[in-house]
Amino acid sequence: MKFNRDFIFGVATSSYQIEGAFDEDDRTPSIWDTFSRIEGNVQDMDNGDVACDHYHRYNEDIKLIKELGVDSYRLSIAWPRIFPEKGKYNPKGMEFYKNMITELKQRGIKVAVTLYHWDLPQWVQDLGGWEVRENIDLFLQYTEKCFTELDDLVDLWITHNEPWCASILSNAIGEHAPGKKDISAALKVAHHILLSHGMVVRQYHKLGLKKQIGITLNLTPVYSSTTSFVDKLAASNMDGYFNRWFLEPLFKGAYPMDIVNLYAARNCNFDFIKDGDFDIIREKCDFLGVNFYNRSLVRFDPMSLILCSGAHSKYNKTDIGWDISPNEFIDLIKMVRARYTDLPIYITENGSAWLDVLENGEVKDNERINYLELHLQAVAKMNELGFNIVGYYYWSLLDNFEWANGYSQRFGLVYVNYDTQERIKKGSFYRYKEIIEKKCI
Ligand code: IFM
Repeated sequence: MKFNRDFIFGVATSSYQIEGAFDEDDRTPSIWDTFSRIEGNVQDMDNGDVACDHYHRYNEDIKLIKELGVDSYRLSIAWPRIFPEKGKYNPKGMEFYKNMITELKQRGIKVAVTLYHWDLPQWVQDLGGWEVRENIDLFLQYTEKCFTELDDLVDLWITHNEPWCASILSNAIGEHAPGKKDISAALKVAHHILLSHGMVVRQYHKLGLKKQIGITLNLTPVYSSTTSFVDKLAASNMDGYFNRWFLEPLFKGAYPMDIVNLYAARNCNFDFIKDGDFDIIREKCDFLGVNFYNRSLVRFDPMSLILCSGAHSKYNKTDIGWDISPNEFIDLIKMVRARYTDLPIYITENGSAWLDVLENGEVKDNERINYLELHLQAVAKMNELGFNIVGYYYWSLLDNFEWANGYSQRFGLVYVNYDTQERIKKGSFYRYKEIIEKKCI
């Protein structure tokens, strides 16, 4: 199956997961620095202090990106490097990104920048974080600086990565920083993140800037484990909680009423929604970013917040326990096309974690190769069906800090020896390179 000449092949990372240099050049802590220091939050009490030491080794990593042959590299900016304190702009932090992006551009690599990939400055969290509407102004101050300093070098801007994780997983489930377990707080966070997205897009347009701008959602196609009425209800709730809660305001201008009712029955109120908010959230973008990893199979669970739990699935799984489900990837995009948008879609993340073994200087990660091939075949098929997928970013370039799983899960095309910081290209690196060269799978 062929990809057309304009199709963008890419690879992605994020700041906290790879940079390290946690206290250099005036960077102050993010919520992840705080969270990872509290016992029980992150496996083995790992943290991002050093991570892949990318801050000092970005030149070596750019050589790898060049060798891989991708058209575009997706990275994120660490807000606490740019504004380490309220109102204090830090040119040294910006310099790091300027140098790195300049280097990428000189090597002919396009750059996609995510403005928020979860490393909220701790000082913003101390002011109430995303729960406080007024704090959106602080984000706008930061994004304006990024736009004015970097726009001429950047090809594509992503306002937020995976708002479901930054809101629900972090503030209702408590698995990610800041580790709250409060659904009312999480709904405010989700709303303010979406609102900030719309405001940032407006800000960008007001500045007269012309690159592409959009948002990245993590989406999962949801299936009921049986045909029973209650299991189907669970599937509908899961879809509402995970997918529709974000897609509907972005493309239809409201939250899904079935899920609003469900939350209202849990004593959530919706006072945080102000007149005109949905018009802002719906601000027209240039693309939709979709991160896809797995399908969800669910069953009715009367004890759960959304009356739904994961069901036993017979599908083969990656090391992190996620179903390998390339066909359902096609179902997902079909649903997005049918119900929500005809904007160009970038697959801004897709990848898999495996127990990689380094043997005689090699990592033979055939499972990762298989996952990559199946998902790229699915993308090619989607384009045959006319779904207009304009690019695909593999997650991730390097093994890195996998949030609450610490360094135990490896997603990279490049193996990182965390003791020596040596980088070793895995079999999947060479296979992806070959696919990119041939534009064919
Ligand atoms: O590592 C994460 C990334 O930060 C966001 N999307 C999912 C990846 C794998 O869990």
